Amino acid sequence: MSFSKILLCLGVLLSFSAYSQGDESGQRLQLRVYLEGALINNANAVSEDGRPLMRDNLRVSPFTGLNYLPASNPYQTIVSEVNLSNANAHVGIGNRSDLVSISDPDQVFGVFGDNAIVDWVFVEIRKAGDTDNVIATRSCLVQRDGDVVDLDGQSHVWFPDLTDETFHVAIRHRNHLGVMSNVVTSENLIDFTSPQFPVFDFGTTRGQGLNYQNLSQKVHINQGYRTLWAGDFNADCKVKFAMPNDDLTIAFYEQDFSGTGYTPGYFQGDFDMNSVVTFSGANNDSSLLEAQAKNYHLNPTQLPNFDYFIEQIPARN
Ligand SMILES: [Ca+2]
Ligand SMILES: [Ca+2]
Ligand SMILES: [Ca+2]
Repeated sequence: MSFSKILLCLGVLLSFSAYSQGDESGQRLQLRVYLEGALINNANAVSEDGRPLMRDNLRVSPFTGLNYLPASNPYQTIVSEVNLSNANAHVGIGNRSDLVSISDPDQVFGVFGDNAIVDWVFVEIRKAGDTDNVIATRSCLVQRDGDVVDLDGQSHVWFPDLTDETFHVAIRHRNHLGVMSNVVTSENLIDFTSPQFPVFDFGTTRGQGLNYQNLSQKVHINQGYRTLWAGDFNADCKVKFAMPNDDLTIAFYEQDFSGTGYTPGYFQGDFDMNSVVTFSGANNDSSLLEAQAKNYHLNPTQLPNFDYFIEQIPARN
């Protein structure tokens, strides 16, 4: 082979490797979030760097030893009679088949420790300064230490059709209230667990004499970390204990009627995400919901049917 042909081959090889390594479209975002339910009574478990760890009981149930996490995105499905797609419609190519199904669930759900998978979450990207406008979505996974990851269980979340470099990020979970950031840039860690991280709130704009400032997330008992509010069993973006249109009814129908006292599985009424729905006994899911609803800061008289404990994300246009 002549010297010029060798150079040509090298050039082709170099350009091919550059293409295969660097030509991914869109952007990857580094996100963190805590789900309150999965931190309740977590035995003060902490990660190697001292952060609270959520329980991963849906991945390995302490009651049955089984995995209840679905291998495909639950946010366009009906989970225990609750249609999750009402609040979590995909925009753009977020619904593409390779972006909604885990290709190797045994591998992804086989990881234990800090990076074990807790559940699926739903992420929306909204136009900077135009918060009603959803421009990209992904369903993805959250690890015990709060890292939100892609469907390989470890990579930052890929948004193939995202070209904007500044935007709002909203993150939702199927039985928690979601939250939306102020404008962020794609290079930075988007950390909803940090008390310093600025998030959107409705302030006094909802009327009723209510001020929603600083109530977009719950302050966790452990070192002031922020979590999503647990208890939205019927996924209507509101936490409500007593009828009508309440969350307790969901847990009521999911409870065990055969005598064991708990129902194992992937259920909306599992407040503490311990892989079972319980209606009586210690730390049962219905009493956790009741305490949540009655102790909300804007409900000082502890009304059981308080109707204004809401998710603070603007409605989509
Ligand atoms: Ca991690
Ligand atoms: Ca609700
Ligand atoms: Ca439970």
